[in-house]
Amino acid sequence: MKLPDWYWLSSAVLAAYGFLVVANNETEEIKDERAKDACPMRLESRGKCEAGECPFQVSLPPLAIQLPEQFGRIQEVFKEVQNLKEIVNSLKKTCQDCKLQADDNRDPTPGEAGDNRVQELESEVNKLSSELKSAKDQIDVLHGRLEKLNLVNMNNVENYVDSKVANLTSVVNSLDGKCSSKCPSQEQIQSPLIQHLIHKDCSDYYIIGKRSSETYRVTPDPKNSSFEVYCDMETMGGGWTVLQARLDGSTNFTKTWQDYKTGFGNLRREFWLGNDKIHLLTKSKEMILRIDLEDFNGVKLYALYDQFYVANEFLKYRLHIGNYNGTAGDALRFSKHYNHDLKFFTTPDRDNDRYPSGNCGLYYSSGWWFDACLSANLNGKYYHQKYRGVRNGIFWGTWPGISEAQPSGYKSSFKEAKMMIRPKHFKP
Ligand SMILES: *[C@@H]1O[C@H](CO)[C@@H](O)[C@H](O)[C@H]1NC(C)=O
Ligand SMILES: *[C@@H]1O[C@H](CO)[C@@H](O)[C@H](O)[C@H]1NC(C)=O
Ligand SMILES: *[C@@H]1O[C@H](CO)[C@@H](O)[C@H](O)[C@H]1NC(C)=O
Ligand SMILES: *[C@@H]1O[C@H](CO)[C@@H](O)[C@H](O)[C@H]1NC(C)=O
Ligand SMILES: *[C@@H]1O[C@H](CO)[C@@H](O)[C@H](O)[C@H]1NC(C)=O
Ligand SMILES: [Ca+2]
Repeated sequence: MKLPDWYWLSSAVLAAYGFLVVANNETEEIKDERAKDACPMRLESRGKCEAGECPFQVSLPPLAIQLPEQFGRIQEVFKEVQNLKEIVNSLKKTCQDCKLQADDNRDPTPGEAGDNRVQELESEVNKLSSELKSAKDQIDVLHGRLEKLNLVNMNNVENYVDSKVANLTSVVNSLDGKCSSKCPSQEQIQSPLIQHLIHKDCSDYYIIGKRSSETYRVTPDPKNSSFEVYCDMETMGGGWTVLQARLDGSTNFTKTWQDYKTGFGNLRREFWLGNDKIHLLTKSKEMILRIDLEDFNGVKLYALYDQFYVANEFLKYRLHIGNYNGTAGDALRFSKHYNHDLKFFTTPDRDNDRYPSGNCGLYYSSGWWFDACLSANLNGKYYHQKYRGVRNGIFWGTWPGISEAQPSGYKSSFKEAKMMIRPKHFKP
């Protein structure tokens, strides 16, 4: 059975009320609506409900009015950041002028310690502004999501940006103090700031010349921990961070929410990298997704999605995919009724799917962004050959011939599957 579309819409709208009440206490009307019983009566009392169609008439206009205010605020913050950057630049200029002046006066050159300090502060400012850019990208993504489902807590985003701005301001102030008391040498000012100290993903290792496919340590978010990933430096130019791999059935993929959250398996063989890590990797840069599949006849096909983002645990690791290109077919967005885009993550012990009377993850022995239930499931069981019964193997619904009836109800399985990501604007 499939959930009617209105059920999805109305629950989204109910969730959105929660956000609005937090975001703005002027919304008395909405608060009252929320206090009453869900939908039909409420809509009827506003004279907008007709028979069974009421849920389609949930009135969204208050959202359209609220959101620009929130985002206007964010715009201001970014202007502030821009100003801070300009101050930093003018401070650098001041320092240079100061150095020239010092040369004229034939003052002794300043000591090493002072120079290093300024350099350190400069790279700190650099780091913070790149973190702010990350925050902005994150907000852009959130903005896009808000238009689809108003679930996000803007207060958190605002606090995050505010605290970053506060930190940047304090660094700028201390830089100011350093600059007016000590003049760093010209050379050190002009030396390029260390840009790639932090490797956010495999493409950063590619950029510094690493060409062998193996494990590397990445730090997608400087605020969070770094971790090992496997890098594919060969496919389509390389620079890919591998999220998932299947090749021999050595790892069991029937796992819990907690297992999928932290990741499991062996990075050099079969594994799931982990939803928290996938979130971190996809939140700060625009990523594309590549899926490679091989069946037991040696047929190899691929699917490319020009956007890939996985939300955080609070948002149940919701999947966002962009346009499809490739040879394996768009099984993630198979049809109106089987579409994994924008679906929450479900595991056998955590039902976030759209199938009302059961858990797709339990039924199909997998953790995945189930709809009700699936047209693709790359975390299904590993079968070494054709199998019968529930279609709980690795599955890609657009694979040539996969849906044709087979003698005695046999289902085909896959020999290899791989999911990997790379920044959208990366050029190998
Ligand atoms: C929101 O509520 C607080 C405290 O109740 C009040 O000080 C503030 O003015 C209110 N804001 C708006 C926009 O009404
Ligand atoms: C600024 O950054 C430091 C660590 O770099 C952190 O301890 C502190 O809490 C931050 N302050 C704010 C306001 O975010
Ligand atoms: C995989 O793990 C699940 C859950 O622990 C277990 O029920 C199942 O038997 C395991 N499968 C294999 C092939 O070991
Ligand atoms: C990142 O930090 C959050 C909160 O501090 C934590 O819940 C999450 O597990 C961290 N992710 C990784 C990959 O360490
Ligand atoms: C799909 O990828 C191929 C090869 O990279 C490219 O030539 C083609 O333009 C792409 N098509 C779309 C619709 O992006
Ligand atoms: Ca369910």
